[in-house]
Amino acid sequence: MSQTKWWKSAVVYQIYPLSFCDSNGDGIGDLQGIISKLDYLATLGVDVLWLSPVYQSPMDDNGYDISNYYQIDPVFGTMSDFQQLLYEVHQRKMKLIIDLVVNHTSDEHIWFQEARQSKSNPKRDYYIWRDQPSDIGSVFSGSAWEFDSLTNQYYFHLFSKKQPDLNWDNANLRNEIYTMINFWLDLGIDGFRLDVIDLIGKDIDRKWLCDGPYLLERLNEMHQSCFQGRDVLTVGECPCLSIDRVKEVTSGDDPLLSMVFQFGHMSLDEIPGKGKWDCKPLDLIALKQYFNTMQTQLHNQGWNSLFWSNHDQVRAVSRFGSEEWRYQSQTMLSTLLFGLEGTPYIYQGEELGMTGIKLPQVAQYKDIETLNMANEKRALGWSEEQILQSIYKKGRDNSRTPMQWDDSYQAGFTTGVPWLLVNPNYTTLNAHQDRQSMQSIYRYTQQLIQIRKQYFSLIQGSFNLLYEHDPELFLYERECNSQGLLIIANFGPNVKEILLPVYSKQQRLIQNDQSFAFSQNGVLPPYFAAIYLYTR
Ligand code: TEU
Ligand code: CA
Repeated sequence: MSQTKWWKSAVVYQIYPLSFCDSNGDGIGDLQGIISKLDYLATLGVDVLWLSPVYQSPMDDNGYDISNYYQIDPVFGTMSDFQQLLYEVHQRKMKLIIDLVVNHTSDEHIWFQEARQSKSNPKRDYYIWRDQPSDIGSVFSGSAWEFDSLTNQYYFHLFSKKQPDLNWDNANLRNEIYTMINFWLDLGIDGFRLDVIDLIGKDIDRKWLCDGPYLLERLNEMHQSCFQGRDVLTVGECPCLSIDRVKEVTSGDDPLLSMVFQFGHMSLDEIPGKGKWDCKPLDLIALKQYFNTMQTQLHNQGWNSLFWSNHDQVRAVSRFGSEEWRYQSQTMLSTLLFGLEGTPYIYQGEELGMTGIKLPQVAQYKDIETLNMANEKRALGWSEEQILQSIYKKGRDNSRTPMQWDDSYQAGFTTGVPWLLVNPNYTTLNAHQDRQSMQSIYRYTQQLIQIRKQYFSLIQGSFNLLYEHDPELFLYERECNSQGLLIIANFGPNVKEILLPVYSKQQRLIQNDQSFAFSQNGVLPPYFAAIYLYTR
């Protein structure tokens, strides 16, 4: 095995700054708020913090529409707040990575403001213009083309019309991006999460968007211009790379990207071909197959990220577990994830088992994707009730509600009016209460993180799936140099009888229900999870 990189044994915590902690009562989370909670994060034991975008932005897509890459948006604070945050993170021996959004900018970015002025403007070619639109659709509903009457051409936007796509064919544009990336690296940050980075290789005329023909050459150029020789973590959000491509991008001693986010497990509850809003129940066997493929194929040949949730996905416990069995099912999910090969990510609030939200009216939601979807479905004749049901299942605001710190006013998130409603369950579900409780998800997560650091088999061990065809059990072994670990999960509310493997010795490392004792004829409680160290 090649020299182990620090980010392979790291645990990352994702902060969604708008909803983490508000320091000045304007209802919006900010950098000083984050600074005030760093001890909470350091005590949890995470190594890296990833911040969703805090750049200057009109917030059409909550900061993923950047109007100035060199400025912090005033709602979050100032550049000196950012530098203070970086310093304080490093003081606590943690690292800080930030979001890099370079598939598109905001339409309020100066480049686009200039580009739209005339066809001969020097910035015109930084974006993608055509006389006629094609039939490519936007991820956020409708066409990906928007007519601009100033010059009588259409510009291309895969996301909202306030997020025009950058033209990566243009060498000047690419160089401006690399200069910007180096500016932040020189400031001392520890890496980037690269938003929809696989889209920069696209060829829209051939309608080849994902994993496009130019991806490798562009990642190569970016790597040479920015990352090479720097010991940073780069994680590419790549919704649709093939496994072979993941290997090409993430293997070797100096990979193009440290790791990627893959989304195969995020679409298993969608009806194939119908998009994210038409759902079906999760098939555990398919989920296991997905992980099995990833784990065995990438072993020694690439590196993946591990996650159940993020700011685009609904809350893990509400989606894959059960709100009634919150402690059990959240700890079960975390145990499964931390047992796998790859770098685990915790999305803010997951360490408390925070849940999704069900608001009574569509208008109470804020996310542009959700609101556009609602308009589109109304036009197709869906009832408000049907639309709400889809939002409850898949809407991105489910995971964007404010962090629940305690049971005081607005869950301790703000002293003002929060930009998005606080989940009413904050009175009993909050960080303060969780840590007082005998069944603390935060403490369980702390323990998992420590186990992760202690047992190298979790980082580099082989993967052996057991009970492949059982629809409720998820068990696997990880093994390296005769250090064996058995990860056990009962992925459902039923008590399960099970024949456990026979080892010469086994020792419990962690378990979410103390009533269970290891024996060959085991009975697993609902949503049971455990990790055992064994000797064959
Ligand atoms: O998301 C990219 C992405 O793959 C989207 O399709 C995402 O899954 C979306 O939620 C569809 O349901 C990234 C960011 O994470 C997201 O917040 C941004 O809105 C998007 O890029 C555009 O920057
Ligand atoms: Ca604020």
